[in-house]
Amino acid sequence: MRIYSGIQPTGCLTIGNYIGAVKNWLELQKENECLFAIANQHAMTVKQVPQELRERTYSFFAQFLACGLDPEKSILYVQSNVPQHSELCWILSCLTYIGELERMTQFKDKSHKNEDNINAGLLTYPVLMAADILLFATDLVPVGKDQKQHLELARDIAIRFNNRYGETFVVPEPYIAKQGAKITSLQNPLEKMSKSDKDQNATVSIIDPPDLIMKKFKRAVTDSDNRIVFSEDKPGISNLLSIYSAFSGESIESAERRFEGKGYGDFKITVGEAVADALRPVQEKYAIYMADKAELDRIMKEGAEKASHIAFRTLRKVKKKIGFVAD
Ligand code: ATP
Ligand code: LTN
Repeated sequence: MRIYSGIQPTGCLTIGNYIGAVKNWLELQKENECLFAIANQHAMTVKQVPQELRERTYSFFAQFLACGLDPEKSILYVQSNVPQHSELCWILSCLTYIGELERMTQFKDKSHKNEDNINAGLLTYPVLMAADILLFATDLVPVGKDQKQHLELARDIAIRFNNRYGETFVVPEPYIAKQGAKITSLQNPLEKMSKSDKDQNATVSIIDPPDLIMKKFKRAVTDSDNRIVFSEDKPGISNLLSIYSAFSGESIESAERRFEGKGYGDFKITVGEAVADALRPVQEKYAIYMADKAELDRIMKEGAEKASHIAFRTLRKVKKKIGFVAD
């Protein structure tokens, strides 16, 4: 199967992104044809400092590699290096209704959070995402729960195009893992852990040093009844159990049994240690990649060339169907 997903280079890659996205990608790359992109054009919908955006793009790319995404098995690239994304985006935007875009939860959230910068890109963001996916005849899109609505729109756009111009696009399916689809903030367990959160204690980055990881888990907001069980009325503890399970490999049920009768303090330390231990090898590899920008450039270029090759063919087909003259 063809798999496609992306991450915006904003903030720092969090353990939420790792559990909700990257960890699933690692499994999928074993047996499928995968493309994973750094969605830097999507990141532009909120204000960026150019030099920081460039640095973060390298950093995210190095984190992809350090986590185990393998350029020999998957196509890893930076969105802006493949111009067909913007080209298809324009075409698809003429098949998308403003009403559909205004209904998107993320648009409403982000407009609310960036009242001084409600730009057109914030609204058309899902069209670019649809272009990303449809360019590569994607069957399956592994994302966290928050992206489900965008994916449904991508499906609607693909179906609309196919109905109007004849069978062209593969209609993609979402792939949302049951566990870990929504890791929440360590400071507000009712809200998604978001890599652009301004509160440093709310998120754990995959490149945070071990002592900082421990400190953040020790400060995690929980409740006061001291029972370590997974339940809807205990969002903080349930979140910590999900994180622990994702990093230790132990099931939530088994962890609940093991922590029975233990205090929250000990539990938080165990969760922090499991996360820090699992991330240690990732951080070592990250440092090696970051020390060799030329190698990162080489892998990025190779990925973009492979992606462009596929994208070019899709776009040629699309242009023919919609009545553009051959170039
Ligand atoms: P931002 O705060 O900049 O909006 P984000 O943390 O929401 O960023 P994205 O780049 O939007 O991250 O998402 C990258 C991938 O990680 C997506 O598949 C998304 O669904 C997933 N993801 C993001 N946050 C979480 C989370 N808290 N739990 C599980 N998956 C997540
Ligand atoms: N909008 C996504 C990132 C993203 C993406 C994609 C995910 C950009 N293009 C294509 C899947 C497929 C997000 O997670 N915020």
